[in-house]
Amino acid sequence: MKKTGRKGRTMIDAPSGHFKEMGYDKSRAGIMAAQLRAVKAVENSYEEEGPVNQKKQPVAELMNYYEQMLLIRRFEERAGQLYGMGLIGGFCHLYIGQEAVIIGLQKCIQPQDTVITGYRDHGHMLACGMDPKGVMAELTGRAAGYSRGKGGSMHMFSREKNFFGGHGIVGSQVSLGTGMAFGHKYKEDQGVCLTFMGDGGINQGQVYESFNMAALWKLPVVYIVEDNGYAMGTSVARGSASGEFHKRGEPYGIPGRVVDGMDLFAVQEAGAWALGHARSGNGPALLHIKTYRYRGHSMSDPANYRTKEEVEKVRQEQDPIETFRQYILSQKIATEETLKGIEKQVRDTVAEAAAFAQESPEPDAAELYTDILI
Ligand SMILES: Cc1ncc(C[n+]2csc(CCOP(=O)(O)OP(=O)(O)O)c2C)c(N)n1
Ligand SMILES: [Mg+2]
Repeated sequence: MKKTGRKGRTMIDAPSGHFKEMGYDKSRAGIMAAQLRAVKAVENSYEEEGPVNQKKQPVAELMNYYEQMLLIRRFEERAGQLYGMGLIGGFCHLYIGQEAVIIGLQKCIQPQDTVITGYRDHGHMLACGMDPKGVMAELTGRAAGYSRGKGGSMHMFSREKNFFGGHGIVGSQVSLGTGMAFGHKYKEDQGVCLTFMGDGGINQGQVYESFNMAALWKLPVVYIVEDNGYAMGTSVARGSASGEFHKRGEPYGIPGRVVDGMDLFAVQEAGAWALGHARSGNGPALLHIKTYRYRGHSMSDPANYRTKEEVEKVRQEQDPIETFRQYILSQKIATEETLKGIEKQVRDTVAEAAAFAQESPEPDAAELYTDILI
């Protein structure tokens, strides 16, 4: 379906001239137009052929997803260690267990798309292409960090990678993401804003004000509920009148789907549908992605509200990385040796990031007086 934009241009098949007009240089504009066509092909194939065809994906692409999920896992484990050593201060919320959510959505994310999330944000940053060194340096409060060592775990941004944080106030990013989607529509840049929240965040009032405006103005936004089962120590059953979060947009006419967030392919399929819906000018879509966090809410949470057996069962039976690894091996997509090579590469990247973060200097004392907004 084609929609006509504000200046009579089609909103879907933007040629490179469209991106040039937006200020991208000639070669970048050409790449972006080609990428958009590829993403549209995936999004359209959902309508024409049904689910994303796993076998059609190039091996290099599948290897890349494995590498990226593993990078998040190992990075987070290392961050946990550095926290334990007293090298990371303040809050630190790890993403371990949820890797397939952000990496599953990668397939349909375009360079002009924007991403915004809450404080459980390290995975989203790495997936956006932010440098692990810069992220780790920010965690350890160093000058080379993304917020010059003054933001820490919850407050990192990259304008270059279109990552807009990193927000500590539960639900606040949903209104901001809706505003960013308004920006995409206004600028006609073919972008979609991926707005993430948790199973606790979805219960905030401002989420529904945002849903109303997004539906009313048909904004290109995909709302993603990362349901990891708990909001701090409160389970979904104890904190939500209804756990059917995909239905929360129904009064506003926002379509929603439930997704197995431990299955990369299921997330890809849902992402193709949701981003295709939003990118084609149909307004917002809602994904309720069921996942699990292995660690406590933050580093200071011993997680006494659940049993060790519960966590172990998910690890054994549903781990998103191990499931994907087994798929790759059972389908003979790659050998054990190839995967081990990727695992080594990821370990090296994380070791380099950790060393960089520990060796980098702390910010100058004069930085205390910069970036202050009154
Ligand atoms: C407006 C607001 N209320 C309460 C808090 C305290 N708080 C921090 S995290 C959190 C739980 C949110 O859980 P969820 O949305 O499920 O995200 P998760 O931590 O599971 O990723 C709460 C209540 C807050 N930061 N902001
Ligand atoms: Mg949660």
